[in-house]
Amino acid sequence: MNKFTISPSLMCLDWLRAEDQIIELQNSKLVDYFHVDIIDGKFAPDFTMGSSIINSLLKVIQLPLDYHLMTYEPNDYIDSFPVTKGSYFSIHQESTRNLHRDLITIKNKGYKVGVALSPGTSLDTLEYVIEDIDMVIVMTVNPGYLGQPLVPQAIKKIQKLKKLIKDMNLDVKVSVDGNVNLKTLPDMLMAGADHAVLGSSGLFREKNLTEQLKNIKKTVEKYR
Ligand code: S6P
Ligand code: MG
Repeated sequence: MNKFTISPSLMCLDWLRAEDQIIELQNSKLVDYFHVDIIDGKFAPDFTMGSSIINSLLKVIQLPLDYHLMTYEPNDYIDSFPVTKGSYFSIHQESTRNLHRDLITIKNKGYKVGVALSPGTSLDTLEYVIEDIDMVIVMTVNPGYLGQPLVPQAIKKIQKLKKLIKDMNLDVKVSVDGNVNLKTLPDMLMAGADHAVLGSSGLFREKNLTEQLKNIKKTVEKYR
């Protein structure tokens, strides 16, 4: 079984304590990536961070990044963001006119490449790209705001995706993003998730981030 990986979502940081929180998460040695949501206010509501904020955060971040572009024509922005070693760059199937072309461009920039699917998007859309990618982000909420409720059908989707990956004998990670917490994680793990984005409900709402990560790890060991 591949390693289960954890990716705290930077948009859920307490921005007034951002540096302290990033350092605490890294020192815990319980996280593997930092998830970076980029939103254009059109493909998904709200705005998150641009390159100046990300470059500032990179002064303390030592782990690879896990970019999640929620913008139309995401490759228009690819050169705005720093490529750090081992990082993922994921784009939405629904956001681009030519998914395959964009995935290859991303790969050629030196990223590991991912496709994100909104809750209403079928797995069939992966048929002709799945062999070219490293990760699928199954959105378990609609793209945009933090703190939304789980879309329950997403659990079936994780299961079906995992089976597809196994049947095709591929090395593609299944990431879950949205309302991932101690209550929802067991079903996601049993369905086949192997990378979790932790946001407000699963991590940043808690006082003690390290303790919460230990609880998440215990849940992973129990249900995976
Ligand atoms: C949502 C975004 C996510 C969130 C995170 C929120 O569009 O892609 O990465 O930051 O999932 O987590 P929570 O627990 O507040 O739903
Ligand atoms: Mg995200």
